[in-house]
Amino acid sequence: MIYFLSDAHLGSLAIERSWAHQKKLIDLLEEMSKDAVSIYMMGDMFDFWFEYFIHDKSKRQYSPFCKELRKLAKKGIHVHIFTGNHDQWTFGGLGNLTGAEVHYEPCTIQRYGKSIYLAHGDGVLPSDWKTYYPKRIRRKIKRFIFLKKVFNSPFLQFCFRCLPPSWGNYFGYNWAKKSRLKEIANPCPYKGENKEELVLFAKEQENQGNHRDYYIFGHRHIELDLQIASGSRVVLLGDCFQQWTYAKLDNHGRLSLHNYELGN
Ligand SMILES: [Mn+2]
Repeated sequence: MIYFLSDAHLGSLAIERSWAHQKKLIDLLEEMSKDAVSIYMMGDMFDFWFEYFIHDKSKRQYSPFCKELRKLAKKGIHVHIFTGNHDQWTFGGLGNLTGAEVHYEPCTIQRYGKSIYLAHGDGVLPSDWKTYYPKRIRRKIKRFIFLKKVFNSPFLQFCFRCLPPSWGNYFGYNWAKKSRLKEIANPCPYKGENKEELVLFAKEQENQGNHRDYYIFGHRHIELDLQIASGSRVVLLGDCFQQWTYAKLDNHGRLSLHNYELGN
């Protein structure tokens, strides 16, 4: 079996019992480890992850999770971590701590006869978004792309790495908390087949002849399993923050969504 999960947002200041949250995630991974060949964590597993030049003691709060990942790797399970828009600032430390393979870019894998496109999902857009969307949405997308550029700037990253970790973390965790609370108060539901960026992206890929059987994304915190015209399926994983959903690919190449809390 291959498992896919995302968006645990560990360490979020928006939840009260962050230790219980981490424990539940570890329990879920333990459950998966019974028959897993690989486990793909599709981004934003941490609410804020940044590696500074100075040792960051606060990372200790994630020791149980990191230890669990090392345990899985020891068992022979391939553990993959994709970076998301909350935890993209790893410069090798996360891989060392967890023993996981860290992916900074989307990729396509072949497993059990299926081709699968994998990405966190932030900034994944159809190429014609500038003409396709109305002005209001275009403005939102532009703002997001601008921020992404700022966050990815090597110069700014270097400056931020020089900060004392407690300063950087204060800023980072509170920014993340604000966005999490905003999303909880005002969730953005599925926009429909003709508006949801990730679905439009998948459709465009298919139209261009880049066929994949499955497109799997995190980021949106909604659950979706949609078949598009080419027969491909677009799967949005939900999250391991409030919904506790994940996807499973069995040895016959069948993909299904599950809910850990409901036990199905
Ligand atoms: Mn995200």
